[in-house]
Amino acid sequence: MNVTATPASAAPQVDTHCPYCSLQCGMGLRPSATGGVEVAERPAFPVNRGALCGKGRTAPEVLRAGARLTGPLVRREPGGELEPAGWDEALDRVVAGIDGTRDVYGPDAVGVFGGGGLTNEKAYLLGKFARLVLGTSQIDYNGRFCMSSAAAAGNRAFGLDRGLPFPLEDVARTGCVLLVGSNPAETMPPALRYFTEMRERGGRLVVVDPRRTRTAEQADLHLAPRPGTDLALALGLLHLVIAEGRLDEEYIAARTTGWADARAAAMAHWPELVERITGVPVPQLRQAVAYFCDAESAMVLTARGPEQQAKGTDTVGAWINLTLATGRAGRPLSGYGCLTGQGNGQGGREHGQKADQLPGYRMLTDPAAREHVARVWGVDPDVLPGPGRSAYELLDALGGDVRSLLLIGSNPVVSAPRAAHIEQRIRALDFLAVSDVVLSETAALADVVLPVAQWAEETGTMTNLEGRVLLRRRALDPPEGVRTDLQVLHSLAARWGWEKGFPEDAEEVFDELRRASAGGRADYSGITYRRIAEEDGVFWPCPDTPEPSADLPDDPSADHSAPQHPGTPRLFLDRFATDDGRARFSPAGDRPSAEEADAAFPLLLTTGRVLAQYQSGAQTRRVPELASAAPGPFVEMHPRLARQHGIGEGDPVAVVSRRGRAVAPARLTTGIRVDTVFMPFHWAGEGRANTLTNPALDPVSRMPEFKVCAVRLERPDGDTE
Ligand SMILES: Nc1nc2c(c(=O)[nH]1)N[C@H]1C(S)=C(S)[C@@H](COP(=O)(O)OP(=O)(O)OC[C@H]3O[C@@H](n4cnc5c(=O)[nH]c(N)nc54)[C@H](O)[C@@H]3O)O[C@H]1N2
Ligand SMILES: Nc1nc2c(c(=O)[nH]1)N[C@H]1C(S)=C(S)[C@@H](COP(=O)(O)OP(=O)(O)OC[C@H]3O[C@@H](n4cnc5c(=O)[nH]c(N)nc54)[C@H](O)[C@@H]3O)O[C@H]1N2
Ligand code: SF4
Ligand SMILES: [Mo]
Repeated sequence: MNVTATPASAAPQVDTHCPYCSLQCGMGLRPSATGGVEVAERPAFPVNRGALCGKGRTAPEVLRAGARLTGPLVRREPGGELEPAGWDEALDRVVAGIDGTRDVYGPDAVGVFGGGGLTNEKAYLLGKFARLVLGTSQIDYNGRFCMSSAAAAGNRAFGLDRGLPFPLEDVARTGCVLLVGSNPAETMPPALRYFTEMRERGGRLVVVDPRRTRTAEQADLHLAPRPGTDLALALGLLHLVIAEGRLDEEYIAARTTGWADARAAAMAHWPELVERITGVPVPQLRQAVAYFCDAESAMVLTARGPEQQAKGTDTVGAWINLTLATGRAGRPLSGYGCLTGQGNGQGGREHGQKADQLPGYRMLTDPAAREHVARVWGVDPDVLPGPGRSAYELLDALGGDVRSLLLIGSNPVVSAPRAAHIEQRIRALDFLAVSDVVLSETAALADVVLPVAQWAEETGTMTNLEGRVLLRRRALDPPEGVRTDLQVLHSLAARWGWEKGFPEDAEEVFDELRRASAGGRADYSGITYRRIAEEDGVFWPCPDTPEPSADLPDDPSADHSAPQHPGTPRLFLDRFATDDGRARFSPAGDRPSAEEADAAFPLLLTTGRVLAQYQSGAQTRRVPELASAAPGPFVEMHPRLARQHGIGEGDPVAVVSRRGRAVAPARLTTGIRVDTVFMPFHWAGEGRANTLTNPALDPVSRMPEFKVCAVRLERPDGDTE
């Protein structure tokens, strides 16, 4: 997979995108000497300009027969082994399993769990399949664990949730970025270039992270708060903005509402109090405010650090407040953005696989939305079920109210909080069907495993973190025994009598998605496969209407042939997407995390990612180069903490929380707070970080508190240190 060693080949290169994160780096695929494909650079694609991280570069490894599933598997006896089967038997078993549940317990006893890595077409069709074919309200997806708090806060503040309201290229030209709980050096390496460029132009980078990450090492200022204290930190910075007379009063009056309450919340968080809560010294708070306010333009960007908290929505709201009070949001090269995570983290939350949503980012409780989507689907609005449970609540209900599950594109045995409990719930199901490309830890528990085609073998659209809709193209045929997710949904729907409405062809699905999204918040109706190909992606909203024209209607020189809406790279410059066009301040004050350190569990655990592994590791653990770069879990801790416990580098250490116990080798670094330990969550088994995490949910977004829980260290043999 060595890019530079790629032989010049006469075979055409297929332009497509990486299967993994939300940067959706452009890459080329061309036939390799061994009969597969190899990755080639695609320097003309603007987001990554040819650069790829090791995961993208090695992605074709998962296409190998040895790494992936090549035919359906079924468990013929309860408690028996998974055995190879034909597609007809596998699909018939899915229908029988789900019908068995529906007949006895009703449609809401059937659950569907989707993924933010699925294409727009799959996400759209999965939502339609759940609501029409299965008739269940019980559908949600792993994006709930990802950016849901930022989405909720964005909707509340701006009336719209698009991760970045501007293209990444704007980051390179802004004057200051506050990067909160985000580690792009490991999670989106090609994007780091934009931050570096910004600094080369004289801009300032402030990183907020309890760890001195590779990203923090590049910062002008690194604030290292105690995990779970970002809300207090943001309030404290706003307090200083007020105290130092750095408000943009004119902007507040003209473009916002709710300032009085936000101001009161900030005033209650004076610097010394915030230092006490967060552990960030007052002079550092002042320095951050100075960098942010002195710059002509400035941004706050958040990722999972502040978002994956039981107060994530209010926390992001408080960071948005900072951009509003200083007149940054909806101004050129400025504003608030969330760095969405999964490949289609953005599109995956817009087209109806979320518990409360219909396509086009419409709400399931809105009668007009139901009416519109029902018309596109050719059904009566009354047949559409209401909202269902959120992801964790759905998983927690398995084996109870929800007895059968169809799971597509997630591996919750590794990635869900309180994972031992969730694994137990999954085992308690009457029936589980999993569609996946590999035999993940969750697929291994299924009654039926449906092997599906991968990114390079199928066509479909993805919406990256900028809201740019991109086209993934098929570069090679899938192996004989696998089918695409769209084919699977098509065949299942047909077995339940839905001969129409579930096309196998992605472009046909996309054309219906365009109509279903028309007039919604995330309007894709003006986007076509052809336009995406010609324009390097199209930013939504892109209605199917002519470009808004400033020409006077009676101006004879006006060009009324302007054929199409150009898409919307930059949002909110004139008005926000709220009814009155104004942004809304969040009134929230600070509150503690769901679990604070105490005598029994005196340390805080936070969790996250490493460069060479992706998510639950289902794909990347199967790539030899990545597996040797990041072979297993570890517990990152400060040498001083290690010394207190008599732990040396590499010693196995048990981390214990109220949910369970995980064991992994210690990794010592002075780059982490002394009161905090960090574990990556990419592995199953005894080093599984999610055995420990707290499923306390944010009241609005229903996001679990992955980023902070109370733990203690023990010897792996069970003795307390
Ligand atoms: N290599 C790799 N890249 C990925 C992924 C992957 O699995 N591996 N996954 C993709 C996906 S789906 C996502 S969501 C993104 C996630 O991308 P990021 O959000 O960048 O990744 P994380 O490592 O989860 O968290 C970022 C940082 O938050 C810090 N943090 C922990 N607790 C707190 C806190 O309380 N406050 C603050 N301010 N910071 C805190 C952690 O120390 C960590 O450095 O990455 C995407 N890219
Ligand atoms: N402790 C802790 N836990 C976390 C997080 C954290 O920061 N800390 N982060 C959370 C976040 S942000 C996320 S996004 C989740 C992600 O966690 P998961 O939802 O488990 O994500 P993946 O590991 O990407 O799982 C995707 C599965 O779908 C398969 N797959 C890939 N493409 C396709 C496809 O096109 N079709 C089908 N049918 N299958 C496909 C893959 O092989 C894999 O098995 O983890 C969450 N869990
Ligand atoms: S940064 Fe993300 S999209 Fe780009 S190559 Fe790496 S994993 Fe793929
Ligand atoms: Mo994510």
